[in-house]
Amino acid sequence: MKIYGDTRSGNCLKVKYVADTLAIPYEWTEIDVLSGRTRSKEFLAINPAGQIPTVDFGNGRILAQSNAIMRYLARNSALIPGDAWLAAKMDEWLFWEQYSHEPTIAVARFLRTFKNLPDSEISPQLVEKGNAALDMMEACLTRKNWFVGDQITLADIALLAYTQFAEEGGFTLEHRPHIRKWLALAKGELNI
Ligand SMILES: N[C@@H](CCC(=O)N[C@@H](CS)C(=O)NCC(=O)O)C(=O)O
Repeated sequence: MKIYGDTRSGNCLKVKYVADTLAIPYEWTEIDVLSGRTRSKEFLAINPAGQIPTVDFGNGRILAQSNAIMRYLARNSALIPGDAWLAAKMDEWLFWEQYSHEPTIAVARFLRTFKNLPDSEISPQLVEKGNAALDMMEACLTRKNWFVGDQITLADIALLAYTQFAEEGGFTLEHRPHIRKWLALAKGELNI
């Protein structure tokens, strides 16, 4: 399979982490997200949404959306709970990550670190929502080691992807010890 991705992007790293952990062979094509290449005619022919990660499985089978790709790659593995209820709880986190976490923490990081905007130009609402997302994670992790069940799942990988870069987005993990502990644990499991 061929993965189109930018190794600075948490969404793309999710796919890499799952493929590496499950020892799924792949060819990685690095695409600089700032280069405009995702919107080129050639790339739009591969993924009309013009976004990475995008995976080409051959025979015309193209899959986008990081969490959908992770779910497909990890089917029948321990990264998805066998129990239907726990799998649904994992999906709950995956949807939450895309609606409440990534659009705040990843966007703040993009603006500060990739676009070099000063903090004064980052919307206070974005910062507030990002902090609310981190607070929700911290509260959950005070009660358990993993987001779902008693071992690492795709919920942890999805949330780790941008939480590990939260400080680049101007957020602090200093008063969030459970997130720090979980990040270390998850990175150890993934060998990253
Ligand atoms: N919801 C999508 C988001 C993908 C996304 O926003 N990709 C960014 C890089 S992280 C991108 O391709 N940006 C380039 C563009 O939009 O042209 C996912 O989870 O894969």
